[in-house]
Amino acid sequence: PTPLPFAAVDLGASSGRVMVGHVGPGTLGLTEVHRFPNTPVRVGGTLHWDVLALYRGVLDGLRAAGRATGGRLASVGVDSWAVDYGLLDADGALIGNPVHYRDTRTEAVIAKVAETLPPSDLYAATGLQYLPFNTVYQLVAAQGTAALAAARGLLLIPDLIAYWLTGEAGTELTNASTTQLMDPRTRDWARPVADTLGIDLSLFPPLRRPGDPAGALLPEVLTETGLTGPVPVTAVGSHDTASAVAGVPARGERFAYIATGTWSLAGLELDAPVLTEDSRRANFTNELGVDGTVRYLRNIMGLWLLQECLRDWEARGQTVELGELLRRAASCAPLRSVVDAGDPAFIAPGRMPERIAEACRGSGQPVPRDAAETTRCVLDSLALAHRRALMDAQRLSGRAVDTVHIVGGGAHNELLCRLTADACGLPVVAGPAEAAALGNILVQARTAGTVIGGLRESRQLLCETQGLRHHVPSGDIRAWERAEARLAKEEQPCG
Ligand code: ADP
Ligand code: LRH
Repeated sequence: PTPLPFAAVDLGASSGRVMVGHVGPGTLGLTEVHRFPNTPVRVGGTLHWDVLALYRGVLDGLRAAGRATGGRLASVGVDSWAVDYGLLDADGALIGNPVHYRDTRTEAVIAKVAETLPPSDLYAATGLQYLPFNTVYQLVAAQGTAALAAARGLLLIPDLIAYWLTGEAGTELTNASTTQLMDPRTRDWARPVADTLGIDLSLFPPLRRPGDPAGALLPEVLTETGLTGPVPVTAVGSHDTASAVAGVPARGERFAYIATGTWSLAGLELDAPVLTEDSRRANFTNELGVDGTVRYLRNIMGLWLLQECLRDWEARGQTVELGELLRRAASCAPLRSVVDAGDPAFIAPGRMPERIAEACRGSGQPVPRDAAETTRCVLDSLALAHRRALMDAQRLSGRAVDTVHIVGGGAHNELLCRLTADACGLPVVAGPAEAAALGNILVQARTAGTVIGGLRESRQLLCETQGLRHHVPSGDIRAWERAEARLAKEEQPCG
């Protein structure tokens, strides 16, 4: 049979993209039809997402998808970054611009939440790692605001985009699991947590699971994009990391993944959550994945550190080209200085080269002297954080791995992949860079009956069709152990 065309809308923190995947038996071809920047806007002292600009990018992308497929799509799926949301009024209109998770407004309520609900109880109920921007903190910070008082609905970002495309509201499960308002054992709302914190769960529309139907493109969207209806929209792993993990080309079960883009999400795919106190102290999260899986992982700052350095250098008039910078970084002395790439102190934007230099100075290490050395410091630090996360994940879950998969934009970064293989002492399989779009499309293709089976069969198809690069560990693992000792400080969960 002729392969069917599916469109993935994948909104990352650094860029949004619309990809078309042609899927058939033994076939999975992916084409990027549109990519657009995702540039936050600070206004009135608050950092926002420019959500209408993103929606315009989605419409432009669907129009481009239509041009690439003769106007016909078998289905569309939407995924994006986690935790953030838009509020809807009684007419279903968006109230204000969604706030960016890097905004600092939650700082004021972290201690208050911990007093109301001890961190160990919150973890036992939700299994979510402490991150200051978890939706739970955002909603407590919003208490008492006119916007929340007027709200009659709350949609997480991919659900908001899907609502605008279809007119139908739902809360997709994998992304709902990043709110810290879900119980990973029941895969349903953690009602006692919401009640204790005064959060109204009725704002969330009913839950949907990846693979569920989620409406069809509205007539106005068809007109705007030139697509021929009906075009169904399918719920996918709407958390981009859930789709990225579904897009990992793993053979068998003994694998770890690192989804590296703006963030590095490093961990394991499990059948059940790990809710122990040790796990909480190590700041591991139990996010929900497709097909009843648990994504047991730690958030690491990721290439955000490098993106922010580049933004800073460019603002100072320095021209820095990423490829050239990475080539120079590859020739720098290894592990000269490392920073804790898990430290939430790096979450906020601004002054990144200076903050990295301060962290090196503060821990008695040499300060990077130029852009290449700063880049090497970032990549060594990320590889070290990848190593720590994967060793901790294995210890805490009792699951051993023999292969590390790197997916996401960072899979293009050969130096990062090589350093990660060296630091972990494990072979690294790099690619696909667009795993989130592929995971998104594979879930749609399963609903359409184009791919038969579950994650195993989808991954088999990825192995057969995607170009992958292999990195064998080399070098001295003791150098990484010594660098780790330099950063011996324990992970610092809240409380
Ligand atoms: P997000 O989904 O969070 O927006 P991506 O997965 O698109 O992020 O990854 C973006 C990052 O990938 C960039 O910041 C960059 O560091 C890295 N990247 C993308 N393309 C390349 C490339 N050709 N070479 C090296 N790094 C790359
Ligand atoms: C990656 C990601 C990650 C979340 C963060 C907010 O894009 O979704 O999984 O923790 O953004």
